[in-house]
Amino acid sequence: MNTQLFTKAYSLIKASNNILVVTHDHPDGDGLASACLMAEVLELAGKKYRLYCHDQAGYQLNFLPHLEKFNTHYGKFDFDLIIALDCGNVQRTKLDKEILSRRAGQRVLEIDHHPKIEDYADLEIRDPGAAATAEILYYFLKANKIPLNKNLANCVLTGILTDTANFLYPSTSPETINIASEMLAKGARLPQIMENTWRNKSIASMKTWGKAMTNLQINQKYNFAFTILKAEDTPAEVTEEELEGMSGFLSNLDKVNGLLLLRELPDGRIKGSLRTSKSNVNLTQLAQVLGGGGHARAAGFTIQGALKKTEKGWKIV
Ligand SMILES: [Mn+2]
Repeated sequence: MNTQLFTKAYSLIKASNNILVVTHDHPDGDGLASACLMAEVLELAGKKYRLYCHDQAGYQLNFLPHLEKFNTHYGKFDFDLIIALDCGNVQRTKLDKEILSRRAGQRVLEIDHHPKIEDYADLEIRDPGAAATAEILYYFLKANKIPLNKNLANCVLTGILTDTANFLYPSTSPETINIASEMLAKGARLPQIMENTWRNKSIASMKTWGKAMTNLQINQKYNFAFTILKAEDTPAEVTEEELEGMSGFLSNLDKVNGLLLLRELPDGRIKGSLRTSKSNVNLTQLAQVLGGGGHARAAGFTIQGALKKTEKGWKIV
């Protein structure tokens, strides 16, 4: 990637005094790790900042550096820079009002690896070929000669491992593996990352995974697998983090073009996750038609409704 963009981004950061760092709602490992990495950069640069996410981060607080500083509101913090990380589109920041009607003097820096949807930032760094936003941030660190400490290494590796489902997804490139290897050499703690992101399943969440597998069916017409989870299949104590990677795991199913997982959320909406391992299938457009977005091989959407079983199969009502 163009190193000039990275040095420009760092200049913008250094020229700002009050920085609001945001990642997307229902945060995942890459979003949180990217924001924690930026927090570490801002600490090292001696900047005042806040970490904001619309939804609570569910990981154990000692897992990523600065994770305990996340807040679901930013109070009266008078920011002059918003850094949006891994957000996909401006709505997912849940700061769209603040961003779209920002005052003169308030800037927005966006760093993301989702396909481009709209222009909203003063400076945008986007690489849809990157396996994770944390992977782009690795190049940001390198370009600006910020020495990789253990905290930074842990964040980069966490973002890469969670967004590739431990190198399972085709977004994994030779560079991805090289970076991961360098992070281990710099002191990233692989066992601790695995404990927190993968070996973190309660028995209740395992049973939810089991339900999703039990309900698997194949649509013969499109050779597309699908499965559903009713709201009652996900007990309240099961966290989003425990369900992370489920659709990726289900897409290990052999000989299908892809997989759709529909999950009823407690608030009356349905979350759809689309996955494929086929290089000739592009799921981004399908997700966009349904109001969502994402990558070619992993995309998603959220719609209003409930799942109802009919004689012909499952229906959204
Ligand atoms: Mn990501």
